[in-house]
Amino acid sequence: MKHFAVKYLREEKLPTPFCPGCGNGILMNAFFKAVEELGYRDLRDFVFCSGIGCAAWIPSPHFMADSIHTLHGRAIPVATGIKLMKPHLKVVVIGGDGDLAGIGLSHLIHAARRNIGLTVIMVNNMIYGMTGGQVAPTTPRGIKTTTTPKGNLEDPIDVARILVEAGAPYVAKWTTYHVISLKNSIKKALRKKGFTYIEVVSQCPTSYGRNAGFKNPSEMLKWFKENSITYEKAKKMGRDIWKKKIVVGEYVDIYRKELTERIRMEDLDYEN
Ligand SMILES: Cc1ncc(C[n+]2csc(CCOP(=O)(O)OP(=O)(O)O)c2C)c(N)n1
Ligand code: SF4
Repeated sequence: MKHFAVKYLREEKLPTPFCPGCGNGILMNAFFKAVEELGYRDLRDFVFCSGIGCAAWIPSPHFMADSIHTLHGRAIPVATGIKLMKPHLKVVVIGGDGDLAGIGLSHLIHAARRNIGLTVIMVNNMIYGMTGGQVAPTTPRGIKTTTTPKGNLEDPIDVARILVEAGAPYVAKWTTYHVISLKNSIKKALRKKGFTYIEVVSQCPTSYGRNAGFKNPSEMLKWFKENSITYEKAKKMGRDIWKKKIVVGEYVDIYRKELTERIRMEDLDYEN
């Protein structure tokens, strides 16, 4: 019997180019499970947009859907254009942390501020995976990478908290260990009208794990499990906890009027 997800995939593109044990497959599976549980039987209501990197390869060319591979870091401007012209479509951006939080960070912040109806899923593997493991703005302090052989001196950026401040109505963060919660957040995000952001802290055993001292992908999953703390607990603790732990959960889930709807209705209400 074929796996339920095969109908969402271009079979001629399988197997994927991902390394064994890469977290990208976990996200792919969670995404299809979410879509299936929402009652979709194909992806014709969706358009996928991605930049450059291993994570960007998740939708394009693997999903049996309309998809576009853009320049590195520029998926959001292209997705914004698609949403403005075709507001009835579910426009989903999937990309890596280098792509979305490095070279493309300003686009991400402005999409949240505008509250345009995109769903952005950022695979945070804490490294530039595709290009061989250079330090990223998300790499934890002290971690050895190919460009920080003695350990990273910088602190990582916390994109989820930045996007809450920017006005995103839905922000959630999970790891590849928290697959059920990840799938449920994807379902919620796809049902919501405004800008939605889901971050998944993921394992890159090849470009991150080896240099950082993990023996195999399952060691990384165990590390995610043991080093995560819920958002509710973190809020009651001191500032340092955000640096020491992976804070998982829904950071925000509120209502704000979506931009393309406001444009269509010529809605100049400044309150919501
Ligand atoms: C303008 C530009 N600069 C640099 C690159 C080289 N490049 C390709 S992928 C990548 C990093 C991707 O890292 P990330 O987004 O974290 O994705 P991952 O491969 O880790 O999934 C870089 C720097 C490029 N393609 N274009
Ligand atoms: S280099 Fe890392 S992110 Fe890229 S496919 Fe391999 S394990 Fe996955």
